[in-house]
Amino acid sequence: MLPVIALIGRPNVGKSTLFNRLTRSRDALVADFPGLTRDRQYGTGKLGERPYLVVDTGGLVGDEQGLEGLMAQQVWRAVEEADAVLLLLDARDGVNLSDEQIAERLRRSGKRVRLVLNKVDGQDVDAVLADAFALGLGEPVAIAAAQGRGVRALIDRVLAELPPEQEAPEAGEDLEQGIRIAVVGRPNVGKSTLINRMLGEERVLAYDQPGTTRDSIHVPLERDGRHYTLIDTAGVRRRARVSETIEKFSVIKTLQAINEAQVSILVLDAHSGEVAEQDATLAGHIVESGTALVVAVNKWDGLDDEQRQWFREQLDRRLPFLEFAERHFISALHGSGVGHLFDAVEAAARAARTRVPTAELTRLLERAVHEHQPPLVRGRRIKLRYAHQGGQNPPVIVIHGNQTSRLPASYRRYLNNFFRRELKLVGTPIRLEFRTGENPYQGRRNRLTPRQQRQRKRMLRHVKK
Ligand SMILES: Nc1nc2c(ncn2[C@@H]2O[C@H](COP(=O)(O)OP(=O)(O)OP(=O)(O)O)[C@@H](O)[C@H]2O)c(=O)[nH]1
Ligand SMILES: [Mg+2]
Repeated sequence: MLPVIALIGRPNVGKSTLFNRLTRSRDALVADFPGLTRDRQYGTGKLGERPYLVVDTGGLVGDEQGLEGLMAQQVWRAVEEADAVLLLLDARDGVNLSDEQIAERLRRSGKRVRLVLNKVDGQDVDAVLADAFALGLGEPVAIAAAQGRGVRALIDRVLAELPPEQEAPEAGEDLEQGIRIAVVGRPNVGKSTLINRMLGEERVLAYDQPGTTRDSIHVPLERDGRHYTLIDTAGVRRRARVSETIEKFSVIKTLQAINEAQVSILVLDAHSGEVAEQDATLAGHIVESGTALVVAVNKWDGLDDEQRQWFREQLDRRLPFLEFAERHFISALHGSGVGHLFDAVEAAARAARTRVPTAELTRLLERAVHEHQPPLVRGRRIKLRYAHQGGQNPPVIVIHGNQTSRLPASYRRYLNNFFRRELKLVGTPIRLEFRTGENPYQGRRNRLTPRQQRQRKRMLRHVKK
C-alpha cells in the first residue's frame, strides 16, 4: 500500500500550494485526457524515492468550534487515515495559539507528525523556528512551497521515516492470485451487490468481514478455471444486509485499491439518473493511476428507453475521457450482464500488457505524422522521429524528436487516439512520453575518422585470418 501523507494547518498557511507541488508530476498526463479534472484534495505523487498519496485538508481554526466542527471532522478523519501528518506553519505569521492547539490535538492522535515551516522566502526565520520547535513535535523543516524550495528534501525525509513499503504487488499477473480487480464507485452504486454476484451465493458468507477504515478486503475467486482477486472497497456483507448498511466511503481506500489492481471496475448507478461529481472524480483517479478499466453501469433494470438514452448521453458528456474503456450495462441484483464483465476484465488486462516492437511503433508514428503534421513553433516544425515502448501496465510509448515539450495538448491527444486505434487497445489507457534530443543510438558509438575506419578494416581483416 502507498504511504498516506496528510497536510494539516490553519487557513492560508499554504497546504494547497504544497499539495500541488507534491502531486505536480502528473500534470502532463492529465492533458492527454480532455474533460478530466483533477481531484484537488487527494493526489498521487512521486517526487521522492517512492510513490505516495497526499491529502489536502481545509484550514483548521484553533478554537473549540474550529477544532470540533463539521469541517474539522473531515480533517481528523484524514489524520486517522494517514501514515504521516505534516503540520504546516506560516513563517510570516509566526506560531500562534491556533497552531499550539492544533499541535496539541495532533500529539494526542499518536500519529507521526512532522512540523513544516512554510513561506520562509525573504524571511528571517530563526525566531519562528525556535517557536515552532517549542511546539514539542520535533524539528521543523523549512520550505517555501510557492517556489518549491525545500519540498524535495521534506518529502525525502518524511518517506525515509516511514516503515518500508510492503512488497509491492507485481505489475504483471500472479498465477495464483490471477488478475487483481478493484471494484470501485461512490456509496450505494451497488458494489457489494456486484461483488456478491461475481462470487456466487455460497461464497459470500465466508467473506463477511469488516475491513478497517483504510484497508480493502482481498477476495479470491475462481471462474472457468481462471483465478481472480477481487479488491473490495465497500466491505462484502451478507446479502440481506447489503441494503441496510450505509457504507463508510473512503477515497483513500479506493485509491489504495486502484493502485494495487491491474483492472478497475468503475461502478455507476443508472438509477440515480446522473453521473455525479464523485463518479467523475473517481474516474479521474483511475485514469491517472494508469490501471486498466471496465465501466459497469449498474441498476440498468427497470429503466425505460428514454432514461437509458439519457444516461448514455450523461456518460458521453461527463466522462468523455473514459472512451478507451468498455462499457457494460448490468444489473448486479438480477445478474444480467455480470458474466460479460469477466471477459471485459480479461481483455483489458491483456491490452495493458501489450508489447509492440520499436519498428512497428516507429512506423505508426511516421504514419501519424504524415497524416497530420505537428505544428510549427516559431517557424520551426516540431519533429517526431521514432518511438519505442517504455513500459507496460499501462503501455508507455516514448516518442523521440525535437521541441517535443512544445507539442500542444491537442496534438498529444491526436497521437494518443491514433496509437490506440491502430494498436486496437481497448480497456487500457496509454501513456505518451516525449524526449527531445539526439538519437541516442547514433551517439552511442564514437564516430570514426576516415583514417580510423581504414585502420579498423585492417584489424578486422587480421582477425578473420
Ligand atoms: N510567499 C509565499 N507565499 C506562499 C507560499 N506558499 C503559499 N503561499 C501563499 O499563501 C496563500 C495561501 O496558500 P494556500 O495554499 O491556498 O493555503 P491553504 O493552507 O491551502 O489555505 P486554506 O485551504 O484556506 O486553509 C496563497 O496566496 C499562496 O500563494 C510560500 O512558500 N511563500
Ligand atoms: Mg487549501
